[in-house]
Amino acid sequence: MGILDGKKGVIFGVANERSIAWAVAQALHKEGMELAFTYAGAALESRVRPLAESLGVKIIVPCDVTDYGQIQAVFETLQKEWGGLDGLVHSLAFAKKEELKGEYYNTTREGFRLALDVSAFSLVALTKAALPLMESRGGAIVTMSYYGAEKVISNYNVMGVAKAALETSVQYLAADLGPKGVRINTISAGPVKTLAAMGISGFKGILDMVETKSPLRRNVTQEDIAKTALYLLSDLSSGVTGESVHVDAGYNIMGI
Ligand code: NAD
Ligand code: IMJ
Repeated sequence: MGILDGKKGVIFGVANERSIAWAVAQALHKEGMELAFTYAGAALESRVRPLAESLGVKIIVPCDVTDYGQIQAVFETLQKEWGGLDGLVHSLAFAKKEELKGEYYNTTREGFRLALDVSAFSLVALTKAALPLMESRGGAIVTMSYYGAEKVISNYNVMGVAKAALETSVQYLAADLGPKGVRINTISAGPVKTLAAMGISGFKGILDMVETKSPLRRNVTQEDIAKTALYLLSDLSSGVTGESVHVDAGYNIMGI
């Protein structure tokens, strides 16, 4: 008996076994949710397919979120195969590497557009496409943010601005979706060593800082984040929407 028995959910953002989305998928599967996976491009299919298949996933479809046609195709497949949807996990972001260093004022117009498109607008587009499948049966959406939306973090630059847009989008979307019985929330996760953190200069220093200064005196794991995602996607959070839950060992509450 799981708390998500009979529920159906789609996961955006698995790249490999370190991905936050992969830990979320495992937690949802453990509680009985039937899952569909998407992957960002042909190059990722060979990594994502074995992970998905190990959870008995049958629907594994491509979805580059910058391509409206691919978004439409995902939800047409889900409508045809399932006829509805209970959960959506948005765990993806992208900015050009050159934009994630140096001064923020050097952000290019195209770099800004791409980062905001992939990392923030995609949530709006996926929500719109998912809504017809979700509204007749409740449902919940969760996305991943970072503290760089709230405070300046060196090198995070345009991603911080994209995360601010993502978090505020969650509030506006929550107001739209609430009357339709659908909830949407953000997890603001602490730093985790995933593909999205590879090659980020100063990342080790940030991990050390969290371990030293956070109330829990440790870093968070993908599993810590996944457990909060499970809560936000299940009936355990039935009264919660438009919220941002920090899963960061308490780091964000500290002043001096
Ligand atoms: P990850 O690299 O495993 O996941 C990022 C995902 O984004 C990948 O699966 C990638 O394929 C996907 N993606 C990139 N461009 C895409 C596109 N055009 N279309 C569809 N998908 C695309 O890294 P992660 O750390 O698991 O990141 C997941 C989320 O968590 C991101 O939103 C990230 O900003 C957020 N986050 C990460 C950390 C961290 O320290 N790792 C902390 C807080 C928040
Ligand atoms: C990313 C950049 C700079 C500082 C950073 C990060 N810190 C953390 C991250 C301190 C924790 C990871 N993070 C929260 C992200 O959202 C990462 C997003 C990201 C990472 C890359 C790396 C590879 C690339 N493009 C990217 N786009 C987005 O080419």
